[in-house]
Amino acid sequence: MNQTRLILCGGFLGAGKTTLIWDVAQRLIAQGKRVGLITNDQAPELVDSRLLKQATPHVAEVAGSCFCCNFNGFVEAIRSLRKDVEADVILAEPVGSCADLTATIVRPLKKYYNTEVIVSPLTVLSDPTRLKSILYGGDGGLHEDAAYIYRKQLEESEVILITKTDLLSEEELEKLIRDTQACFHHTKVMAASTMNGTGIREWFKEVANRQGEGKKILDINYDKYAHGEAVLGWLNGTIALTGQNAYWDSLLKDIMTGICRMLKKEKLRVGHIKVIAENGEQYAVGNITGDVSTLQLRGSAGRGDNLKLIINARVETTPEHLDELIRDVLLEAIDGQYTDEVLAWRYLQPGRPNPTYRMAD
Ligand SMILES: Nc1nc2c(ncn2[C@@H]2O[C@H](COP(=O)(O)OP(=O)(O)O)[C@@H](O)[C@H]2O)c(=O)[nH]1
Ligand SMILES: [Mg+2]
Repeated sequence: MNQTRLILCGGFLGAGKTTLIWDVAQRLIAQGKRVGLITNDQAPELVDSRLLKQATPHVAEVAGSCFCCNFNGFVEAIRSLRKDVEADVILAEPVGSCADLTATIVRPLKKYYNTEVIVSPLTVLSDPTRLKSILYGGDGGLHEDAAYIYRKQLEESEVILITKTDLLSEEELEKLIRDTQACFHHTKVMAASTMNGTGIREWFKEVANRQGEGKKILDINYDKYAHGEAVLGWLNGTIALTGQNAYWDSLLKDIMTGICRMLKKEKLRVGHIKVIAENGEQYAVGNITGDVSTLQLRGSAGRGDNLKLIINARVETTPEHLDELIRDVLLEAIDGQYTDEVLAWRYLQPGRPNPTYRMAD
């Protein structure tokens, strides 16, 4: 079969990677293209995989390790999508706290797998609020070592895609593009919004017709990188809830506002917290990608007797504390109104990145 076009959509937690991939997948499928998607996380039970499966069933998950540390798992995922779907295009989302992708992913793919994939220029998505802070000397609302990862991601990108442009005025956006370009001279800076659809077609045209050069090898301190990842506690949980003709959107709202109250009280910095409430085909999603003002609720899980709730939280605290805090919020929201069964529950601190390959010469 022909080579598959592989588009890596990197960028920090909450930047908008999954939403963009979902949007682009829908557009490509409507044009009759065969599309495969790959998600990635340090643990199974991913909200992103559930969400993307709403766009296409062809979603492969590399869980338990990032693409770079489980390069063979990543290649297996690519191969399975080529075999099962004969994918023309694969869109892949690496873990949001992952960096050094050129040396650990792009180069090994170009060297060993170029008969199977054409790798597009590495795109790094960037949330405008965090980006502004980082550009002008701030910490992006992150621990300094997590902010270090953020900067390194931007530094190695071949395309920076500023996301969520619907949140900015025209003048603000123009200035942000100008200032980003001034900081990263050798990178193409683009901007898009999945909310209003602007910029997506232009970005896709840019990356789908070029090959990544794989030349920007980072000078990166792995101790700082490892610490930047380790400051975040990681929790993935799945719970089945039962009620009587319950209004699930109101429960999701209670959970998300409970999480916001807890974050304020504990003064915790957030990488990303996302919760999906699934009632058969109907679903609603809650997201927090920074301070509590970033809370977004989308979709509707409607009414029903059964709900599946998946929670993915990456918050700057120990995983044990995160576990306690999330449990408390859930208990308060559920408060004897529903019966619950925990189907999966994992909390962890990401280990030191140890890439399968690092081709830096
Ligand atoms: N306003 C706005 N919000 C967006 C846009 N794209 C994504 N988001 C929101 O940003 C949050 C994080 O998005 P997600 O795709 O999960 O980010 P990821 O962690 O990078 O995969 C969600 O609440 C999305 O609804 C956008 O273009 N505009
Ligand atoms: Mg995602």
